[in-house]
Amino acid sequence: MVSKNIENALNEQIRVEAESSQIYLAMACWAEVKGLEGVANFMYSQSQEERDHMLKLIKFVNERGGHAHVSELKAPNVTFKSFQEMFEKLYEHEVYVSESINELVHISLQEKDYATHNFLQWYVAEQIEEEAMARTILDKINLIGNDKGGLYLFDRDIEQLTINSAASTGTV
Ligand code: OFO
Repeated sequence: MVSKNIENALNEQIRVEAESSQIYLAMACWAEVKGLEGVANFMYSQSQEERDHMLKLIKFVNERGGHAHVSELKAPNVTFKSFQEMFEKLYEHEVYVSESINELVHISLQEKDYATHNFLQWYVAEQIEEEAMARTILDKINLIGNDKGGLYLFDRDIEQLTINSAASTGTV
């Protein structure tokens, strides 16, 4: 059974994951209309992953005797000055999500809710990976800058990253 406090904190995280999914969906759309198909596919798959993170939380809250809430979401940015800016936002957002997960872990320890604490370890590990991936991509795009040829190759590379990460999470 989750306490009211934990239930509210988990519901807040459900909202964060749902917003993450929308943020990456908007990035996918922008990349698609700009003609970078590899980047668009990467963002569509990130968006799907965030939705899965949200669903995992929803199931947990409901199974533990709470009530998962589906709430109103903040509208995401739909345009960007450059791909560099877009990937900066992606990295910043992942850092924000990690902080939010850390806060949840902290609350679960305060409440001595070890079941929730154990459940959250999956998110802690996931955030380490996602932050590292976002950082690697950002480093690459910073090197490329506005070079069209570099961007073309980057688009091809990121497509491969999407396929590999989908294979490792078992979604293909
Ligand atoms: Fe990448 O954010 Fe979910 O957990």
